[in-house]
Amino acid sequence: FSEVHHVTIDKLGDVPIKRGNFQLLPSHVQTWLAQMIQLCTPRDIHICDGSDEEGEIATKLLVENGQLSPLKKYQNCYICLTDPRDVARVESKTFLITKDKFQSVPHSREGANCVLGLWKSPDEIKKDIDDRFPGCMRGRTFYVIPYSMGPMGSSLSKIGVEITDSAYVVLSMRVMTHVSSEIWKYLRNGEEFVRCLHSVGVPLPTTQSIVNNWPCNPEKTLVVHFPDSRKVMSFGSGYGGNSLLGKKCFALRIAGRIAYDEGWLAEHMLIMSVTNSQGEEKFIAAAFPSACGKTNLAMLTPAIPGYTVRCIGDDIAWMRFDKETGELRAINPEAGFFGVAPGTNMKTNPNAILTCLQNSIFTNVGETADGGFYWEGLEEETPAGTEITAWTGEKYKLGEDKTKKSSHPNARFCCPARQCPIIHDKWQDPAGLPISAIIFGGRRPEGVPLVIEAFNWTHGVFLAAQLKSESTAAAEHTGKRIMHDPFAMRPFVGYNFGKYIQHWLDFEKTPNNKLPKIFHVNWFRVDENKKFLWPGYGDNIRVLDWIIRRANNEDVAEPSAVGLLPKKGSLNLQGLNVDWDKLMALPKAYWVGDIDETLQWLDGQLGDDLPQAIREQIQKQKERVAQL
Ligand code: GTP
Ligand code: SPV
Ligand code: MN
Repeated sequence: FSEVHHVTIDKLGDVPIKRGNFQLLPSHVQTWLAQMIQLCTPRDIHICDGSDEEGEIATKLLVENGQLSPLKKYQNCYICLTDPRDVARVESKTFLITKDKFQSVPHSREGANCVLGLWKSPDEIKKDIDDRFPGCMRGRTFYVIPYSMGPMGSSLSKIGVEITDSAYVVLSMRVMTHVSSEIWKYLRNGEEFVRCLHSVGVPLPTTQSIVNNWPCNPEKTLVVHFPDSRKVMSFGSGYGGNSLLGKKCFALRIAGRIAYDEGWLAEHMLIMSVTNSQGEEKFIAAAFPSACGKTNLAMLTPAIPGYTVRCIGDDIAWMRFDKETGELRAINPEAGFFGVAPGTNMKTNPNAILTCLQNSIFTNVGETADGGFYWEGLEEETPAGTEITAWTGEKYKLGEDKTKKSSHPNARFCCPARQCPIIHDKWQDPAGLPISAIIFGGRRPEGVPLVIEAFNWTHGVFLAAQLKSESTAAAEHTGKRIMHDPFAMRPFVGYNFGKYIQHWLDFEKTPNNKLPKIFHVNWFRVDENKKFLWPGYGDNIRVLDWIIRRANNEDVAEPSAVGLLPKKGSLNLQGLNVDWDKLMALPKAYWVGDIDETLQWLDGQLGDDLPQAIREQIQKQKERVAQL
């Protein structure tokens, strides 16, 4: 911010450029930026270059204006507290805009309230946009962030440019994506990019009271996607999933639509590898709904000897079947982890803790008196009596009052993936890594066994389509309700969900495709005292071991009404005290009710867009569970 160039370019009016050189940008980028500057009327412009210096400048600014406070126990780590009204994704204010409604959402039956995406017409959304964006950046800096989703220059990667008036977004995007002025090179011949516009929605000066120095506009929050023109507009929220537009908005909703058009997949999945004691390595992708265990599985520390786990990604996978080899190759389009903090500790996920001891941002967590982070789950690693400052500002002594909470349940750490002690050497391999198994799962306290293998690809797609999970704090849903979340993509799908399911089914039609086996797991089944029946975390390696043996076609599975289950004794339970029969039981009443409810829900949500193959799967399952 040292020097302010007053470059008056026709396109810019007289908005000064604080940093960067507008004239060096590709002309189609210039044209778009000029339009957005006219719309948002910012005070000045900063074109980001991704340099370390830029990170230092943005950090300093945020510390000075009270948005970040340094955690002196670590290097270059900061706490950020938000306005308590802006702590999670807002699914009810997230829309898909297409001329044809049914390109975005399925033909839900009358009376069924569609939850697989919200649609608005271009005319309707124009009113909402006109009511929000004109002048929205008055008095603020217009940051331009050029970034790559996926390794720089990989043919599987995609480019985006995000405009934002939030330095917190700049700093977070630098962690979560590949920000660099190199990007302009890739756009020099007018190449396409995803246009992202974000504003906190509080032009200055303002009469609104700003809580925690966190400007936001919860009454007017709106996250809008234009899948046809590959655009995103987000207003009023600074929270990750609403403001780091490369993540859910681009890498899942917009990329999902591009993937549909181009024949690949953009999924809410971690990518990991497991190597056994013979040195055989297998890559696995797994989809669980938000706050249901992707980060933890991706960085797992095996509880039994003989296995090495490596992490490639913890939230999003872009995957395509290789035309020549038929392998399903996956890349992680992100560069950082934006993970759930509560529950993370040196026992459950040491690799996550070790990843975020430097260069990280902690949002809505507590702080210890000696300048460390604190959240629920760190009790055993923090001396009793330690003074904690909660995210609410309240101070208390650890252990004195068990009702005190230090952190918001959706508090997050934001840290560079390269710092992960078990990051895979090839996590940036431009060719992607070959997936041998795909896992789906959710929080199912009742009825659902630890692991199920699909009979075949179509049955696997059905297992994914019927996915359900208890709601979590990652979005605005309150209470622990069991909600349908097909493919763990309910909040993230960018087009008609019926077409999405059909897209998955269709991969079977290409004979050359090596279809990975599909599995369903449940770490969250409880006993009559609501205690988890399965220890989870590092012990999940036991299930991965079984899954890999199945990927190698070992004879360790047997059919049941809901899929293939481990033969008794085939899962390594050495040293564990678990009630296998309870963990694997298939209560008839539960499953009979479940399949009826699933049919009713899928039929209500998707109507005639529900693929016939899924209806057939439901019918078959109905017949099988009747025999239980
Ligand atoms: P998003 O970032 O929201 O997409 O979530 P995620 O799927 O990456 O979830 P994450 O791994 O952060 O886990 C969320 C919560 O689930 C944390 O509080 C974890 O401690 C808890 N959790 C993760 N794995 C397990 C497990 O195997 N067993 C149990 N009981 N809890 C788990
Ligand atoms: C999720 O909610 O699934 C997340 C966090 O991974 S966010 O990026 O905020 O959506
Ligand atoms: Mn997620």
